[in-house]
Amino acid sequence: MVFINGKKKICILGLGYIGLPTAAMFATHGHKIVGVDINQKIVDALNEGKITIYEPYLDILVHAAVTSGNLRGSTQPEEADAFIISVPTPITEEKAADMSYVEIAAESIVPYLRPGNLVILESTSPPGTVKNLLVPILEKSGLKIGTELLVAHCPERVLPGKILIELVENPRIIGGINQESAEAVRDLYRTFVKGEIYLTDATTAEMCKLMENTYRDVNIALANELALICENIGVSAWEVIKLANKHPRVNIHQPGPGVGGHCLAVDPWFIVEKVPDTAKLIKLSRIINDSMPMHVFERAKSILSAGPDTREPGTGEMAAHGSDGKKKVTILGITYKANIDDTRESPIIKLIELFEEQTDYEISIYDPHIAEYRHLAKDIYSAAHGSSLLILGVNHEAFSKVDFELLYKEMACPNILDTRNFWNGDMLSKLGFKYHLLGRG
Ligand code: SAJ
Repeated sequence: MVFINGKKKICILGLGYIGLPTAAMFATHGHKIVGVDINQKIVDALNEGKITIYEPYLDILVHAAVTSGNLRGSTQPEEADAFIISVPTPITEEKAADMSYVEIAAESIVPYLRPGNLVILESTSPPGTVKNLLVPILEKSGLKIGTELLVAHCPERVLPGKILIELVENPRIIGGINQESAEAVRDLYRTFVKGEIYLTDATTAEMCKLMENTYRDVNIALANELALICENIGVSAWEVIKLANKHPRVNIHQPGPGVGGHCLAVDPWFIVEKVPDTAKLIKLSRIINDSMPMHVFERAKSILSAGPDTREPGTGEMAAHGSDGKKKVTILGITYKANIDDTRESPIIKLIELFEEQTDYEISIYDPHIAEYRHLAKDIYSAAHGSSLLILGVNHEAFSKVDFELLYKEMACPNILDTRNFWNGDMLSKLGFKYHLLGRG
């Protein structure tokens, strides 16, 4: 028996940033979805039509899906037509893929597998995972893989912040363990995917997914290296990039305080792990991007040691040291990129930890997308009160509407270090700030 078209019951394992939107999307297109997660709180929230993460419009879609009766949560898998595994694949301290969640999820569905079922791995995985890890587990069902049980890798490609649009519009790659598997998965995803769907084998699909994020990581490393070079030779990397990108075949990426998120900062290591002696550029790029928080920290230290302890005469006085003699540093934005609530692998968290390791600094933080974190202030101005340096870590839209005159009054020393080229340096300098820009010497 093979997988046939029509409305299906689908069991989706892992209700995170990918599993939950995918579940809601299938459910609002008529399929019956059981969303499975080991976290009871996520399951309970889902059954009330609520979500525990932020992604634009996801709350509305999930609420609609649950209210329609097509989506419900459970901590246990059950019999279904298709199973989608979208659990995390974290990285270990040794920079190796931790595949334990995929293994546990795959083992958990074995008792429920029936002839004609489809098993899809969405989680980003090292090359060879479907063939060498997933298939051997699924074989325990006693079903013949490729005929009775169809298996494929269908990597997600959506950009956090634009997940719902990209789930529908992005082209997708589906890698089957055979052609029949790939075609069955294509037919299922076609229910809501409007982008082109390309079929290939499972290991090629795994490698494609990893290379997409590696391509971006390597290009960002090049931009970050350029930023360090420009700081050295006294020009602006931002100006160099803007002008160089006028060339029709050049697209230099943006430098910044480092690369975060669960994708770019992790996936290249899955390639390095497999072929450490060959993946030299990929590894070096990871090292360069991981070094950026330390670079920002060093620049911050040198700004703090060079600057005066109080403002220029006549512009107001405020103690630049707390009663304990510590200099206050304010950090705006702690998520791994703009306009999201995700702090996974955030370079700004690493920057905060570098400050915390020293006894000379007091840290204050503000991020409109984060409700709880240590040193968190209630707004920009209270975060900046008495501060000797403000570091703009994330270019959240909310930071485009700052009352800079008030900010100036709150700060003990009006030093700004912009790591994203987000603010207008000329305007800030006119207001009396000392504006420092990452990537400009
Ligand atoms: N960043 C830079 N400079 C840039 C672009 C990004 O420093 O020019 C930094 C960001 O600030 C952030 C990190 O890189 O810290 C990653 O951000 P991102 O927007 O590049 O990507 P992610 O991790 O949010 O999502 C990526 C996407 N992959 C690609 O664009 C190739 C997305 O399509 C994938 O689905 C996602 O990874 C994933 O889940 O793998």
